[in-house]
Amino acid sequence: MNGSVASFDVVAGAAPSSAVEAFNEDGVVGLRDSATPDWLATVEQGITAALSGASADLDVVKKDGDTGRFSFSSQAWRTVEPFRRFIFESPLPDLVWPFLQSSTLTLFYDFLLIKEAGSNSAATPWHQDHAYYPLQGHKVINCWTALDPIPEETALRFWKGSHRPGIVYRASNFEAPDTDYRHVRKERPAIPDIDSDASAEILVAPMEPGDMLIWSSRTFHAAPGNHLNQRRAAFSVNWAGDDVTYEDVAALETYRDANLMTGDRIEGEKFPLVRSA
Ligand SMILES: O=C(O)CCC(=O)C(=O)O
Repeated sequence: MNGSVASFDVVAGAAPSSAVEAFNEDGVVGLRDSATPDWLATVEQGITAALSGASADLDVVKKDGDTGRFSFSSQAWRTVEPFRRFIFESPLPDLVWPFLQSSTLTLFYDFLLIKEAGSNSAATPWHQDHAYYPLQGHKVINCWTALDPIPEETALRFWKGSHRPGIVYRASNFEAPDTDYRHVRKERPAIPDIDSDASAEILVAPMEPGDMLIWSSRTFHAAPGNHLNQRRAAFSVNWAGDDVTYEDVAALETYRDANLMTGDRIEGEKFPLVRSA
């Protein structure tokens, strides 16, 4: 590890311009206490509902030898009312919009991720979120709020500045990193061996509940499994900006909209426009 992700305080509901500069430079930035305890409690209500059947798209995985499960769910805002409130009614959209540097702010999808205590094998290999998306354009960000303390041992890692060349590499297959992802695009370059590259600066991001990370969909990141004796949960919201258009290629249903064609703007019922200047 070469350092920590730069972190900033939220003042009067806004991030300082230095946070946007750090995001542009590093491809990732931290905002401390971005969500109040009340809004975190709302997200927790959403988690309870999602895990009790309200999310149509919930995966629960328990790997051999692990004592804890790894659960994740996408696009749950459509059926989980507390998630919908957090996304549309909390200060979140106004806080993150400046990071897109866009005249519009469009909800792409939400993602719940829970690594229970002892989900040792639930490691996340190096990847760029954009590799999975049927999207063209650069203005796509992941805004990832921690619900639990996440110490360095289980924290996300980022390859500093890896968004800047703009290249999208192949998607990694999370379930079996040595095999091809089901929608792999072979025309893209293979993911480099980041761990063996001494010139790749790696930033780690320990967090407290309510802290948020914002990263570009082109920034490489990875995370270990959770070998600790405490839950490691996060709720992330992925947003798209005004340079983003649809690309009609094979991808997970979460990211696709059958009504769209290549070149279309993505705003609509599935990906709602949330702010516009
Ligand atoms: O926390 C993790 O294990 C991975 C999170 C991540 O890669 C993501 O949300 O895109």
